[in-house]
Amino acid sequence: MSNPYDIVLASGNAGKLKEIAAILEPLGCRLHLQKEFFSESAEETGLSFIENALIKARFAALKSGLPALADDSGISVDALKGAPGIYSSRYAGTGNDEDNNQKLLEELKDLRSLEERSARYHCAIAFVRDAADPTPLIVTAAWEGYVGFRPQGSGGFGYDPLFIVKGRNCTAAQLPPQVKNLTSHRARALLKFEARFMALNLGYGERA
Ligand code: ITT
Repeated sequence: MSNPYDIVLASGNAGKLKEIAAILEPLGCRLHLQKEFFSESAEETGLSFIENALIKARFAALKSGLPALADDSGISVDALKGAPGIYSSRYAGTGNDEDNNQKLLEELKDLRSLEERSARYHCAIAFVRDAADPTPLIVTAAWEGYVGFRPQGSGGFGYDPLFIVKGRNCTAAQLPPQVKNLTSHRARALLKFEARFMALNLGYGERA
């Protein structure tokens, strides 16, 4: 059986990987990148963040032989009936963050007040001990905000330059990384994950 403290992070998104590692590293897990084991991507055929996170986690566990953790996330805009949602990374069809942001600005160009541009990031985290794990650990969280009128800031990734954080007068891309990693959808989901992971009693903490 593989060592339960070795976890493969089932993501090819550099921005996500940086954030997940920053939050999980203090847990003492030995984190591996999926590219150490395989280069293919799982087919994200689910209709929800949870389904896609689970598909990616199972695929990575199958390919690596290790426990795997996946993140499926995206931005849902109320005025667009929740779009782009699970299709956030593929919204403009090019896989390019700037193109996605431009398309979102274009779709919302007639909405002149921030209130009409309400949105939230969603994050689903799935953890499986092996590819056939019948009791995967799944947590979700959201982060409320608005789609701004122009990109601002250079931190984060994806839609962060457009995402104005509710209660703060700035975009997610203008937040210091430590602040995003304490407050974001991913941070909140991973906090829940941490508590549930500890409760799995995988022998965490017994290793030197
Ligand atoms: P993996 O499946 O390999 O993890 P991906 O980028 O394809 O990478 P998703 O299908 O979960 O992952 O799509 C997530 C997209 O949602 C991401 O590409 C961004 O466009 C957006 N997104 C999610 N979290 C974000 C965040 O914290 N900041 C900015 N954009 C985010």
